[in-house]
Amino acid sequence: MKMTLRWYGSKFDTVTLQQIRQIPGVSGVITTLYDMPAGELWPEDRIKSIKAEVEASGLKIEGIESVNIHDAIKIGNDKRDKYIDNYIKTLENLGKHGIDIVCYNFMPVFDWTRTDLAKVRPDGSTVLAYDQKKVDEIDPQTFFDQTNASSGGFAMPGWEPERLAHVKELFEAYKSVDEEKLFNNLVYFLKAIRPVCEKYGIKMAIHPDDPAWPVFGLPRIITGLEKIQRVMKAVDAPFNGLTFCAGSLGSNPKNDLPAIIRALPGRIHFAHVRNLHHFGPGVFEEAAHLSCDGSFDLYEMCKALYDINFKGPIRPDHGRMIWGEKAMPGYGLYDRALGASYIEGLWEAIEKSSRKN
Ligand code: DNO
Repeated sequence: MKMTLRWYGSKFDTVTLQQIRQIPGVSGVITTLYDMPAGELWPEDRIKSIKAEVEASGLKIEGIESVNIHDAIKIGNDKRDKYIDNYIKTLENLGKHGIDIVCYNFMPVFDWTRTDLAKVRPDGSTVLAYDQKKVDEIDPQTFFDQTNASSGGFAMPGWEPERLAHVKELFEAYKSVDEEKLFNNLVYFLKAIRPVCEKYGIKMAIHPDDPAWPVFGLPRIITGLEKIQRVMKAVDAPFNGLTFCAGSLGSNPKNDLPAIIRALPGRIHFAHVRNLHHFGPGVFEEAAHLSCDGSFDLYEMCKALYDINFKGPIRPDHGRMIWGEKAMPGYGLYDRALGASYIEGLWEAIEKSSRKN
């Protein structure tokens, strides 16, 4: 495996490439052109310049997270071919520069959903957290019809007033999209990008839905092993793979994380390794990476990745905010650096004990 850190680019990230380089064992970053709206073609010169910037710091771009998918593709409307064409050209531009792992998601309207971005823990650290009750209290329709965009003082990230009109339209457009249609639209997209991926050796790594069940009545299709396998079989080629994301799949305690890994050899292209602490159905917070701090067994997770001969990038995922750091929620330096070192320690132990056996 290659240990990496997610980096949003020097304009947006509070963490610098120099800091990332000083984390032992981290050889690369997972990055993106953060200001590029979903659906737009990524210009080659922007790709070249971010690559040069990363390499000048002694690191490597190990993958992109994410090239976002325009909602027209997920909805499957008459504009989808135009956006798929842009996506193909973006992949071509990435492929020409040797970037060969692309993470994306197929979640309607929103990306990941959390109900608290800074829940205070007893030790004073803050974490992202989720409580299904809070989500259930929101009726998106009533929410949108309120002029001051507030719902009992609670608003979801991404529901800022300036985005609201757009979000309302999207909810309308998704009314005709059920799980089956969304699945078929994903397959249509994958078939269309297959030739460019195979030409440049690009591995597409779909990110699971987070949380791993439908929210706000919107369909979700990457929620567990069976559904992931259905997508893998529908376009049965190595380019079509998964981002194994422990936090997303693990939001549903019924998902057996090591078993999911072991069931998908050759199809996991990228891994987000971390922990969650479950308090009850639909209520969890993002713990520190260590097994002892949350509900998952990180040793078993790493062991499963090792056993399937996983060679791709791993990144620690959302960290707690500790030591007074101010950063994008989940994406500070300190706790993710601790997470990276912990995963590296597990990996070294697994590797050495497997060699002896
Ligand atoms: C959250 C991330 C997601 C992920 C996208 C991939 O922190 O795991 O935003 O990057 O879903 O497209």
